[in-house]
Amino acid sequence: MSLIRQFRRALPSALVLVGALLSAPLAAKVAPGDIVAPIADYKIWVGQETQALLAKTQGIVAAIKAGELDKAKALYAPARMHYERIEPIAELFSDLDKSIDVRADDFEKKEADPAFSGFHRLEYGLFAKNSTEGLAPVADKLVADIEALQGRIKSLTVPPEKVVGGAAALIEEVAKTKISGEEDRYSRTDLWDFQANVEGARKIHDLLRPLTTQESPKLVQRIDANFAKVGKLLEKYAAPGGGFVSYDKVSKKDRNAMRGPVNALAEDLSKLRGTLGLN
Ligand SMILES: [Cu+2]
Repeated sequence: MSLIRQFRRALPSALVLVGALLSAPLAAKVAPGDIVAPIADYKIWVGQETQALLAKTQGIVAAIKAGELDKAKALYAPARMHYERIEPIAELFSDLDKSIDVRADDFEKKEADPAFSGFHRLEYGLFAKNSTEGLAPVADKLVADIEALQGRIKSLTVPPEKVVGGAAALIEEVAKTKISGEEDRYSRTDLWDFQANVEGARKIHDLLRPLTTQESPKLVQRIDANFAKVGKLLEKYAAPGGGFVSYDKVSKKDRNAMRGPVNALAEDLSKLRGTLGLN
């Protein structure tokens, strides 16, 4: 075969190849393997948060056992933040989530129910009954549950779609139920929880940022802007000594004003899964 003819024969397939290259998107697609590293980093971070949660909760236990009411109260919200940060993946350990963070509403006898346990049981004793009395066993059980959580996390399979979906679901939950003030009803430390929930979702967005940027730089910009907006809202209520003012000091109108920006953030976060091809 002559060289010319050989060339003519090869030409159509070469054209098909060039055509395929031209029609491919300019940005590289996120390959399933690309998500492994950020998820591994996320798991390490969750481990660190759980470690801090354990240490600070042990501090509450010590204060309760020493009868130091004010100290135990002061440690409540900062300790909880470490738990609220990892809440995007709480459904992966739902049994422990229930004993650590359940609310009185889930029990037939509400606060009087002997099965009522965890942070909110401590909160009820410390802030509503204004006493450390009878709380030592509750506090010990909470520490045991956190230790169990720590062990669980080491071997936990963390599916990327659960992490990414969990960030959006948590922020949606803040807008839907937490803004009403149902979570920390005895201590009124709700804003600490909001801040921690936002930080927990933000961590996930930040770890995935390089991948999301490949797919949709605009979505990254929008999520960043939403986080900044919500952060500014929370900043308004920062307490001079660190932490936040009591949620009692946030008017109903101001609470409702938070809903819009928080919802907008949840909505954009909910687009991450599809954008990253995680179904
Ligand atoms: Cu919670």
